[in-house]
Amino acid sequence: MRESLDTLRNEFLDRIGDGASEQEVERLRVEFLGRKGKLTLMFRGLKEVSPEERPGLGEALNDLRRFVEEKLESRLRELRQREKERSLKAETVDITLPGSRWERGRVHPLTLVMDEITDVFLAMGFEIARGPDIEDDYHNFEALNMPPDHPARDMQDTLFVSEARLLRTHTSPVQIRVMETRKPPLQVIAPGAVYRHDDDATHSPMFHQVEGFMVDSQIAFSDLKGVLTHFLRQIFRPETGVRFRPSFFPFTEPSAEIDIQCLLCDGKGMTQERQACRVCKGTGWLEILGAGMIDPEVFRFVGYDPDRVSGFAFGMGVERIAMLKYGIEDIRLFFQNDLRFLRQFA
Ligand code: 2NM
Repeated sequence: MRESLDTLRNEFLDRIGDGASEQEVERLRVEFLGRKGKLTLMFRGLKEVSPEERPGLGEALNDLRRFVEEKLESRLRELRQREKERSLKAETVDITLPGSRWERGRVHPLTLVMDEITDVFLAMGFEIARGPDIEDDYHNFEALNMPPDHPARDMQDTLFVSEARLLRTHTSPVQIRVMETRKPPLQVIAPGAVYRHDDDATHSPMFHQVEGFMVDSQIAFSDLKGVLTHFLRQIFRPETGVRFRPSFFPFTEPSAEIDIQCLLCDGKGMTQERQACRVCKGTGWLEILGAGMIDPEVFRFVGYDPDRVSGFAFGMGVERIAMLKYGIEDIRLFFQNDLRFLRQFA
């Protein structure tokens, strides 16, 4: 029995080695000290030993058990200490390194231009109205004097979300909703996103408009000219040349398109090298606004008496104005969120 004690001690020392993991230590504890452990069995075997040998062997067995317990305990402490050192080392933070800076954000160029536009109209006493991006046929077309078979409906390629719902192709439905629910006098602008089936360097499927209107008794074309000329000279330059051309819209009569003198060539149509200006294509003019006197049919749709009220309305594309103002050649730059682009606008 004495020999088997030595064998067991050597086996234990062998097994615990110095690479044992916490799980291996636990397994060894069970294997040697557990209910059916090797040492436990030997304690039971003491019964069979002669009374003369029993005290000596018992003491030797106790020594071995204490030895095994202490060895298991010290190995566990060692493993835990090693793990603690490892994780402390891995989690070390060098507090002398500089922190990462939070970059200051900027206002998006479209928001910048949108705010400039709305500020000019707010200063003239206009208010801001908003409406749903998803519209019905009635507010987007019908009430704007565009019946189902009207050719003007092809001019804007509409994006439908269902049989009865579409993405507004302009913000005019907002103005219809304002007139439906309120009475003149009204001076309102409707800024917002609009949607068309269009996608190239100068057309985006989603873009922004600011439309507006003024309705009261006795509003005349001269009011349209005065308000919109003032607007353009505030947005561009105080001395900017402005030109009104006859045009057509289903919802206004008469209608006009409004140009400003080219920002690049100053209206000359030529560069200094006598080349046709690339911005205005040599015409000297840039189209900025559509406008007109609101058609009597539109007034009938919203329940106004066209014999008692009159008004003008107008609309513009925000991206187009921003592109002209900042010399941006591709509309898609506004929506790619490339910081190299966005950072240029203070
Ligand atoms: C334009 C051009 C001309 C317009 C008309 C209306 C409404 F609802 F009052 F009839 N809102 N916007 C209008 C008129 C829009 O955009 C080029």
